[in-house]
Amino acid sequence: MDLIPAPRSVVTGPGPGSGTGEVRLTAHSRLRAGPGTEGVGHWLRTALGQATGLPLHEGCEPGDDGIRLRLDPDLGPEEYRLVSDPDGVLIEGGSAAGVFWGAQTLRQLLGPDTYRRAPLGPDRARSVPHLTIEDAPRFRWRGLMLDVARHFMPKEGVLRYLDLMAAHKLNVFHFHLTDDQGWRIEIERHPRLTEIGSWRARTKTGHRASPLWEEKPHGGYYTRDDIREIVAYAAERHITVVPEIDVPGHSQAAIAAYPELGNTDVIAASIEGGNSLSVWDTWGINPNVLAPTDNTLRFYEGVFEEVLELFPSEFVHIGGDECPKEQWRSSETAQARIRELGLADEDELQSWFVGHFDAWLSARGRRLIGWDEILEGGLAKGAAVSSWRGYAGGIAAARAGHDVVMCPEQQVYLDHRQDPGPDEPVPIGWVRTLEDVYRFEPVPPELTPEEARHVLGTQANLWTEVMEDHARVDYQAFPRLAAFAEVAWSALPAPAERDFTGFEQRMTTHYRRLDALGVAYRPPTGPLPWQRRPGVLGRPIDGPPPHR
Ligand code: TNX
Repeated sequence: MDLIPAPRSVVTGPGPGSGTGEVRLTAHSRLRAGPGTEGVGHWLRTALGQATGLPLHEGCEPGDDGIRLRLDPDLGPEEYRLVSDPDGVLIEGGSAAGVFWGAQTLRQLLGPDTYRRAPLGPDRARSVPHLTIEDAPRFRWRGLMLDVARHFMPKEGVLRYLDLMAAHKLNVFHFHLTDDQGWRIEIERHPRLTEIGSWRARTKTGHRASPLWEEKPHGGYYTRDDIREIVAYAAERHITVVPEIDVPGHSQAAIAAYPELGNTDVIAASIEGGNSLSVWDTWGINPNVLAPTDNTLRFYEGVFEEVLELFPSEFVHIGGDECPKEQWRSSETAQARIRELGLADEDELQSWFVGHFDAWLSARGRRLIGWDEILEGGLAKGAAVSSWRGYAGGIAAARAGHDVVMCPEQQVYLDHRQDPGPDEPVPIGWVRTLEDVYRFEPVPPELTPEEARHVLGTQANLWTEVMEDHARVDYQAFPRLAAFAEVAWSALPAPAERDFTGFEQRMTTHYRRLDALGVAYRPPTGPLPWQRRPGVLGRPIDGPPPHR
């Protein structure tokens, strides 16, 4: 069956009174979605209907080789049970989400062609062997972060990624919407954010040390209706979208649109021939950060008001990472603010800035999440941390009673190269192979069970500096995202005891599913000729990644 991610338990074989040993879907098979599972029924009918051409009419009586969906209040919220027996296929879940994950398992059981959008012919097998699967996720936060700021991914591609996430039982889409190189979400009250901030004149090809440029404009943004569609499409797939608006660093695109957001007293002196910045066209950590003024706070409160209207998620990500302090050190305005607030230094100014939005979001019933730098000045109670600079930030946060999402760059930054060989396209970071990701453990062993409860889950991050289109994103994400999904969902043993050989064997079937989905993954034998980028400079980091 080669299920990925692996379920908790599979008992195969005929159930009591079984006849043929399998449920065979035919033109007579029907689908009945019980109360509370109608949305899953609609999704399943559409997905299986496209791939098989079967109508799956509403209904289904035991014995007609159909599919029944139903809630079972005794199961946990994302837990499901899938039974295939002479009565047909029954999927029960503790909530619609559980039933949905069960439906994803059913799709895998029906074979790789179930991932296609049209039937290949009438005679293809569409059967599920008799079995019972019981399954539930290890973590409630099984995330993927996509950076659409460095390279824009048109809406269609985002919807496709939501489908790919659902197929892997991932349920949190962290949407990195703003950065130095682009502002990607329409904000009604500040139209220049997208008029000016959503495009740049040219783009560095390769890592920042590369001498190459792509001399053409790059840009794009999502309208408010695009965002509504993305959020609704995700919700139909039981995926929560967590938006990220990065402050106070990674903000040059916003400053290009509204120069007064920047530290104007120092920027003016540093820019040749004028005092305005443009949207950044290269990569790295940018010194142009937001000015700590009331105007900036009010401006971003306005941005977040619109963000809250569009995104219902409990968590809102405010970035908070990589905020160089030079401009604040030399800005008279920033220094006056430090004195006025009675702060010790620029680090405390950063934590004051984050604290402002922490309180602002809490007052509106939301919770702030930020990169682990936000821990540095002390955090308000409900805030959570994305631990990216290794495990240390996550350990400190969990010990201080904060919730944590584990996404250490040494382990699950999928922009990093997946092989040491010379053929990897634009190789950056440490080598993190499929096996490395499979052996990634989100919960650090030094946490007590009490502290470990603060680990909400884990997330893989896709930063797109060197991924200019969706084929490049696919290449970096897959197959490693499949291994990551198993880490996030399945109850795997300790890293050294994980059966990677068994996982690789299941991957042979999973590659057929990815083929059917049209995913441009990295083949196990290495990049195909057109997946290489000869002559484009990356930035490999030599030596093994520090484990923590
Ligand atoms: C660090 S992760 C960053 C990103 C880069 C990434 C490249 C984080 C919070 N900051 O801005 O894109 O490294 O791997």
